[in-house]
Amino acid sequence: MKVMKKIRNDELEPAILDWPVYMQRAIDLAGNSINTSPNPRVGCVLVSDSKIVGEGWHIAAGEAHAEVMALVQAGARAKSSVAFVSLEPCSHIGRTGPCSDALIEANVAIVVIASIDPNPAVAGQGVDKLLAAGIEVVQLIDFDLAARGLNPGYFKRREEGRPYVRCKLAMSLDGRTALVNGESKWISGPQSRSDVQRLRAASSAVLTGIETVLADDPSLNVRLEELKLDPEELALNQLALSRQPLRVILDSQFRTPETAKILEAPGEVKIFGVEALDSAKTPTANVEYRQFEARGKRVNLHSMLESLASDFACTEVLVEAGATLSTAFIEAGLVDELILYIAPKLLGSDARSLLNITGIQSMSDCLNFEITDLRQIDSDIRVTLKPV
Ligand code: AOF
Ligand code: ZN
Repeated sequence: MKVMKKIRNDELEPAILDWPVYMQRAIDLAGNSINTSPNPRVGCVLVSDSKIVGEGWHIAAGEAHAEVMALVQAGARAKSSVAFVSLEPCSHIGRTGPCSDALIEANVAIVVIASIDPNPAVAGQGVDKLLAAGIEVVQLIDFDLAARGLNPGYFKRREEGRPYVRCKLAMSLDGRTALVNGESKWISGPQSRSDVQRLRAASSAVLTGIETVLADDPSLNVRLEELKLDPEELALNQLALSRQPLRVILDSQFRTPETAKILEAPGEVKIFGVEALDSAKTPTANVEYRQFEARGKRVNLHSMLESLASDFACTEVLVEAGATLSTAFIEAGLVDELILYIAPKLLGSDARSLLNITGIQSMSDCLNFEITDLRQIDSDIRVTLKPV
């Protein structure tokens, strides 16, 4: 049996120099979907005689896989085509049939992939099925990073058993989040808040702490009217946006009031505490209470994230919490990405600080980040950072 070839873009022969263009198109198509949780975002392009004859992407979990959508569009033109897929075609029967079989039945000539599927039910077996059927399989390894970048949470959950954690914070120019009396409304502008809606919409779960619930009574839901998608994007994502991300409250002593807005349907809510469950309120159709392993007096964040990955299939998690809980996540090294909105205001040194990190004595102790994105959002600035 042949093996899969791995090729860099600078190794492509003249006849296939256009392959990166089609692979980029497959990756762009994958990005059409805001949220496919717990599945990965995947795109597929079928090319015959230098023409695209079919395109597809995975719209939402439970829906057709990218390859199937592209094959349906191409019909008979799929025969002898080259299939570009951002992820290895699946080999298992899940909610849909195996895509590798569908590609074999359609008689495609070559399958070009960007990344291997880390799902143990697939993990190379999709490639092997194609090879066994006599189809040439090539990985364009220069696209591996971009394909993984489409699905940071999917890969992290499969490879490390934990979701990808984004921590969102908003502050003034002088690094303050609220006045001393706690007033924090409207630090960042409406467009930044709409941007946060997008972060929520992309997440499997939005997580906060009991102090934020008690102080601000947030809903932490996705609101279409604030999301401000253009009509095309809205149409493409109708299904995913009809589902609310899971809302998670870390609430050691189960103090969440039954009237808290965050508990309102639609959408599931999990309240994780450490006290015995009989101190929790009665669960309702959408609210579940769980007792967790404690670390000190609080929920052990490591095992809580592992549980979000294994019990609730969470891939991308957004932490929207106050200084204490955000600090705990950062200090535990559990934040993969920090998203910081900076409003051009000075709140003064009586106001509350962004975080409560203490004990840093020398520059060698400070926490370092690299900027991965920087942009102006209306009158605010958004900085995206990764810990280094
Ligand atoms: C593909 N193409 O577009 C996607 C794939 O339960 P299911 O049927 O939705 O399958 C989900 C699994 O299929 C997911 O964990 C991943 O291994 C693969 N996703 N594969 O060939 C696609 N979305
Ligand atoms: Zn599939």
